[in-house]
Amino acid sequence: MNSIYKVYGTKYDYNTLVELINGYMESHLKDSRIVHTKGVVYAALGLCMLYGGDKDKAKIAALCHDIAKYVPDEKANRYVKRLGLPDYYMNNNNLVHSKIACEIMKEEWGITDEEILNAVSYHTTGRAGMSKLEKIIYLADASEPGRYYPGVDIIRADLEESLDKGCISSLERTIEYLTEEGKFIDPDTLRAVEYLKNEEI
Ligand code: DGI
Ligand code: FE
Ligand code: FE
Repeated sequence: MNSIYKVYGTKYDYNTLVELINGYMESHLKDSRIVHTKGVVYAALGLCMLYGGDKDKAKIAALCHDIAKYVPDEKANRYVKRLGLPDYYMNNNNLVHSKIACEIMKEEWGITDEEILNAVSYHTTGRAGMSKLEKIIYLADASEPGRYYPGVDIIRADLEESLDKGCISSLERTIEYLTEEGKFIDPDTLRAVEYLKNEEI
């Protein structure tokens, strides 16, 4: 998009918004996280082409998805309290960075678009009844070209068959991994897979 019009509730046009987010990333993220983010933009745009998603929204969501990745626990915990989030988000920025990113998007740029905010908010866990954009960002994060972990190739193959197949594959792998590690599983992750499997029947 190349326009003079303000977008997504902000006082900025699209190109200015992208520049501002890039600037924020430069000062708040490590280089490796910026490389990952670029990979997520690339993967998300590819999924939009394959499945007919909104590329402009996908790019903003992808750029913003990990902007809160390095918020220290003390500050993250203040967000947890202020937002009234469940206790399992305390001292767990692995989970809560997605929620904090939405707050930063609102505070810094005035983004109000619910589709974009939800895609960022659920990029780590997924949830029951995900929108197309939520699935695209969830899968782009899990499968961008720089991601290497056991099973990533299965997820890449599955997401080419359908968004739902890709999501089930990635959610199940996460549940398996977290179970093996003895880690807490976010109820949204469990509900997301249950919902998609019931829909499949
Ligand atoms: O931020 P990224 O590293 O790009 O990826 P992410 O936001 O998908 O996941 C961040 C971390 O959170 C990753 O190490 C896996 C972990 N995670 C995902 N779902 C859950 C989870 N951790 C817990 N404890 N519970 C979950 O349900
Ligand atoms: Fe993340
Ligand atoms: Fe990420």
